[in-house]
Amino acid sequence: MALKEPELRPADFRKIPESDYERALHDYYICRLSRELSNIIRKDVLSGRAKFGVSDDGKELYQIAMARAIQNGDWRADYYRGHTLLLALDLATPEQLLAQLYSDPAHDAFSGGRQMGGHYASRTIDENGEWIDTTERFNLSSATSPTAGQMARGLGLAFASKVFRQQQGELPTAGLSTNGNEIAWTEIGDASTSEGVFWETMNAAGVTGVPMLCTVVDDGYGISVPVELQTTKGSISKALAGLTYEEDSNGIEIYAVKGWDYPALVELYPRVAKRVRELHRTALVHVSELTQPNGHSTSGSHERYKPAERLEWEKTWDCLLQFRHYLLGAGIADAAELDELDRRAKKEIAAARRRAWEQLTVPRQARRDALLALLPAEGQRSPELTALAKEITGDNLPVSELIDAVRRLRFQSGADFPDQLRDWLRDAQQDLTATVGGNLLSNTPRSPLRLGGIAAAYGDTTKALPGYEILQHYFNAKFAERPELFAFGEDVGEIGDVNQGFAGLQDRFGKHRIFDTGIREWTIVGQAMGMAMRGLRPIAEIQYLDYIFYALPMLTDDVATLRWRTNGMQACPLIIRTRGHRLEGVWHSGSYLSPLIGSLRGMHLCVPRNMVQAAGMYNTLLEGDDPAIVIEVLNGYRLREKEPTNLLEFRVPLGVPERLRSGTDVTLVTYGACVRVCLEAAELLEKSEISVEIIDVQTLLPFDLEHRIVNHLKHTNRLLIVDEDAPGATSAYIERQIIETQGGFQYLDAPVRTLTAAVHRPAYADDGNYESKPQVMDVVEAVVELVGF
Ligand SMILES: Cc1ncc(C[n+]2csc(CCOP(=O)(O)OP(=O)(O)O)c2C)c(N)n1
Repeated sequence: MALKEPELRPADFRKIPESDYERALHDYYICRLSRELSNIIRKDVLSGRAKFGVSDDGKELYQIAMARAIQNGDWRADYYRGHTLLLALDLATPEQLLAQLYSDPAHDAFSGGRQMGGHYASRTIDENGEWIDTTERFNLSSATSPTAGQMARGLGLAFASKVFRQQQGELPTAGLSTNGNEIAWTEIGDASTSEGVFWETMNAAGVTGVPMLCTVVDDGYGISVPVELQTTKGSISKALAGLTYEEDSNGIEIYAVKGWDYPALVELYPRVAKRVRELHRTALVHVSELTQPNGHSTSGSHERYKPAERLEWEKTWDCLLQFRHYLLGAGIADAAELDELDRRAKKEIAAARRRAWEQLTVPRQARRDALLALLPAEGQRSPELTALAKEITGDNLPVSELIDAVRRLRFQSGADFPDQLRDWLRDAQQDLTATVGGNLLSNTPRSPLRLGGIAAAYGDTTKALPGYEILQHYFNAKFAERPELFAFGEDVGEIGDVNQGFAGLQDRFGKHRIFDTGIREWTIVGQAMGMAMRGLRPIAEIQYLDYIFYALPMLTDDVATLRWRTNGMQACPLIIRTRGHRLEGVWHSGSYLSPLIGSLRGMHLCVPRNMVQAAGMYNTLLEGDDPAIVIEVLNGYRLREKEPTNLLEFRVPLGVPERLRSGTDVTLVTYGACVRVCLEAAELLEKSEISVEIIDVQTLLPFDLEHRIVNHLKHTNRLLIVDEDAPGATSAYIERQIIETQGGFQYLDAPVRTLTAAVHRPAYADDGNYESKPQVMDVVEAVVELVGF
């Protein structure tokens, strides 16, 4: 790449006031601390103490400037770097940062040992799931590794400020917002701005006008691929210029600054942040000419792909070297003072490293010793026990190695395996499972799984109404009851969604609560996530299930993992409302649930058979604190149903299937739109004296928590699973649940039968539909076959 000289030389740096000199020296110290930490991270990975390291070297200075502009109540949505800011704001100690690097569950304050280093988070909910006061601190929304994904979450965090400002006086805001003054600070590497979600977010930010301040951290490379191959014109600020705010238009503000220019950075960030905060207008700060003294991460060396000329340039324009030149050149400090700060930083990090290592390894040794103490004295050990003792002599063995050694011993010893080791193994395995796997879903008092069901009640004269009217009644009353509810998506505001569930509600509740968005599924979910992380209860619409795949990265990487990856410190109880099953055509059939089942553990997946069941599920979810998807049945909106008299209160419990018809010959398990197909088939079969039991699973995640289905199977001994996903997709998941998890294999008199959609995508119109999706006669014939087996 062509290297141009930086525009400013140290001598050209603008001056800072003398009253800021002390602060500048403190900034220098923090930068040195951060750099030493980066060096240690690299060293510890290369020496085998840690698995993978990515850090801040070459990117310290802009964070120091950001720290000056951040206020309590603000939020961060960043990527896998950024410890300098934490040190500058005193939000983490170097020990805590290293504890994450070492995967030390007891001391990693950000993810309980679950995330790689560089992925920070701060607590936003307490152990009971109640929001803590986020207005009194800077909040770190949990970072993720898929680059650019954080942008959509950042949009949502910023959007929440807009909502709080607009809804002042109408919303409970204590501890959640101070008049919507909070900025969402997003950070993204220059190469990652090539991702679609970056552009989607910036466009949405320009349209909606939200207080987001996005920093593009430009070091000229995305690992080995230079910016010229990433970004039009090789500059994100130039490429984005069309979004620039102009009088009488919406848009964003764009600023460019060099990453080594300390006075420019510390002047720019507070100025821009003030505008963003006051005007609720997004700004992008393009910080360029950054470097990578240690390369991109510990997985490779940048000498492999950067030309010698670039490597030389990076040495000179390392932001810390330039900062030092500046401090010297401006007469703020002399070399001896700065050397002393360098020495102090080195010492502080070395001491932190010792402590972080000790706090990890001392308990490890104690645990190893406790295990050894369970063995007979040395002379009395069997050869296997002697081998075990030898295997676990290392001082820094993770518990998994101890467990594995003991399991091997158990395998070899058979009946001779000592009881005390059996107990140790059980406890150690339980602990490890909880340490690594706990907090996937809420286990607070507000967990939706703890909420029992409340049956729907019906009056004597209840009239049947079209399903969409029941939803309208439902949302109308629920939105009146709960001011923190918001609904939005494509065509949700003005027309009240394409199937009219929200029809007329914008007029009643206003454009701030029921509103339209652009066609941008990823950021619709991001918007919901950020809102949900800040105490609001968004219902975000994905117009048709087929389009949820545009939002799947957001759901699988961010929403579904949030509680787990923060070990229960953060939550985002959003609801995705969508519609699927049973319409024709490739992209309006809404059939493919298995990608969701596989990728959205950490969410609930509800497949109500009709709109009353959907309302009952919304009731449960809105009482709870987990994120969920509700898939309404597309061809069910015009079907008539009776409206419960307790529409707002009745609850469909999650993970509880419902038997809709009892029968003795075959147990038929299904969900969603197929329920009606199966009920019709059962009527026909009854005429031939074949008795079919029909079970609606109701929720795919969780699945039949009490194992009810197997109890039904005990009486019929034949199982047919019907759905309209691809062969071997959701039906295979259901089969595994019933046969393997619930032990259903022992009650079968015939092989399990699955009846699914065709292997190709659903074709359009009558013949296409008939051939692609299971029909009544397909069910009838499958049951007849099964009964005759
Ligand atoms: C979606 C996604 N694709 C690929 C990767 C692998 N990856 C990790 S870092 C990286 C380069 C990112 O460069 P840039 O955005 O400039 O940030 P930098 O690391 O240079 O600060 C890549 C390709 C990833 N983490 N996420």
